[in-house]
Amino acid sequence: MEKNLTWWKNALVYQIYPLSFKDSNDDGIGDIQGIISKLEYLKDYGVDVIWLSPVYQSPMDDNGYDISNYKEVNPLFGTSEDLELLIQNVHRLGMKIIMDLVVNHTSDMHPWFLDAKSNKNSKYRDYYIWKDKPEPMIHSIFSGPAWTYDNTTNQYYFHLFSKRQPDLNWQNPKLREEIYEMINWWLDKGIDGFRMDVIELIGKDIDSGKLGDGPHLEKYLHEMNERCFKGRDIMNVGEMGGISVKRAQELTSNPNLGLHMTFQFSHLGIDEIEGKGKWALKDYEPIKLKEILSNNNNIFKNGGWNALFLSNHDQPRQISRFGDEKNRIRSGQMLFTMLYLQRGTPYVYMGEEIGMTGIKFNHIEQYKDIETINYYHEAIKKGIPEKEVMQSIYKKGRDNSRTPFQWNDKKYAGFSNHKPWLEVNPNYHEVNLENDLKNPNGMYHYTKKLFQIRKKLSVFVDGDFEVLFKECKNTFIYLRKNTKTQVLVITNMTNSTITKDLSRFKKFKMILGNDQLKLNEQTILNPYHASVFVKEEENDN
Ligand code: TEU
Ligand code: CA
Repeated sequence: MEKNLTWWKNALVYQIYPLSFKDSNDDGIGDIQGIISKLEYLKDYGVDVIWLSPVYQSPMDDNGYDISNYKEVNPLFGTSEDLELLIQNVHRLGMKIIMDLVVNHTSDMHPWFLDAKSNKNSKYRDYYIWKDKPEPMIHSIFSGPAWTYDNTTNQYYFHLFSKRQPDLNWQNPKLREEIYEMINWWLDKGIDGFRMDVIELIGKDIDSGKLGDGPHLEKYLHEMNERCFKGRDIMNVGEMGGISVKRAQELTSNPNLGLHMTFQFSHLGIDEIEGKGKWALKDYEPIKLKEILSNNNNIFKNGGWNALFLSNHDQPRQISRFGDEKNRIRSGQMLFTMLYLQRGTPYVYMGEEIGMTGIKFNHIEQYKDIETINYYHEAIKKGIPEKEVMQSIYKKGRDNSRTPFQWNDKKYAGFSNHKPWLEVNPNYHEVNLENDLKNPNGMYHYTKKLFQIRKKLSVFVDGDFEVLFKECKNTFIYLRKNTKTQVLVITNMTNSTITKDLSRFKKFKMILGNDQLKLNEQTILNPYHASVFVKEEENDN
């Protein structure tokens, strides 16, 4: 794996949200020592790369995506020594680690911003974006206007996220140099790359209203690559929620931009009313997901690379959203099978491998996420009935995926001996790792095997991708094919029993599945069926 320059195409990435993975010192907050104590678990599952969400110094207005010091570790999570130990141990086990790079904005407690807002002549003033008038009017992604008045200097500063996350002014070359220096400092410590938070936004041009994929994006990425990434064997994944898949393909196929793959949001709007934002709910239709994902596979056919994901710390749990909590394990297995054998690098968000699901807390006070809380108050003020507001939060709130990892059925799910910062999902008596491990047909064993298969066959990296029964609303069945191997992936994304003629694949051999299946003229696919069949050309003659 090491000698191959595109090792990351074949890697399994596992995302850790540090607040909620494992608490080592019983203060109710996940931490770095907690992660270290679970590395063997990750290795055993088949993880190649850990993506660590932010552990930097932060007032935690947005759970660490508001950074007040890029080089210091947040004492909530441990010390710099703990982090070095983590990096060492990850490497000792033959894994890699990428960290979050959050450089569209800082915290309002970052010394740059504190100085910048202290007076107009501050040498850091121009590290941020200031205007006399809040124009053009832009809405913050976390509710309210994106301009906040600062009464010390009588100007407005710009923030696309919370008002405690002022946007950096990327058009300032001095700022850019400081960021590059920081990036190199981390890479020299031995980390293996970055997950680049909202990286498309650094190219924005506010006056012309071009925020995502702005006019300066390629210039800055190119410069960053020259200064930081070039010549290093690392992987970078750019979060780019607002660009088209075609554009993502273009950007990742340009080797001079240092962007190895991107997170695309193309499939994340399918359960919202178009143009109305994430809280305006619409029923999920499996065929929409199938169409979008199929299209992505086709776009990345000609170079560039994609990241495969359904959930992360910003998205609801995938079983609750695209599966079926009443058929938790089967639908969970179906989602893994459907997604992770497509073209792209698989990203598993912590807890998905044991089939964790979302939460429905009764009171808004039980929620901790700033986006959720801001939305709640804005919606109530607008007169939306509370019941309706809570329905949206149940479906889409970010705390759904941020509850503590469920290790076992002891108090607080084995995450801690102290009341956690966010309540444990009450279903932890049933849904937990210890339980799941005991079930040979559970999530863990099934999905572990899936990734072993994925890693063994190069067809998943270099093979064609062809959807069968394109019009079918229930199934997602596809063929991966190169000169050596053909793999047939069969999934039923719904609760209905479906019959399909799969007789042309009679010679294929089943290597994984949540039911036994015979491929013939009338193959019966039970609700949430998932299976994988293979045909090796050489063995056939
Ligand atoms: O998320 C960027 C992003 O686009 C989110 O605003 C996303 O649309 C939203 O969470 C959906 O509800 C990144 C981080 O992943 C997120 O946790 C941060 O809050 C955000 O950037 C600001 O740094
Ligand atoms: Ca702790």
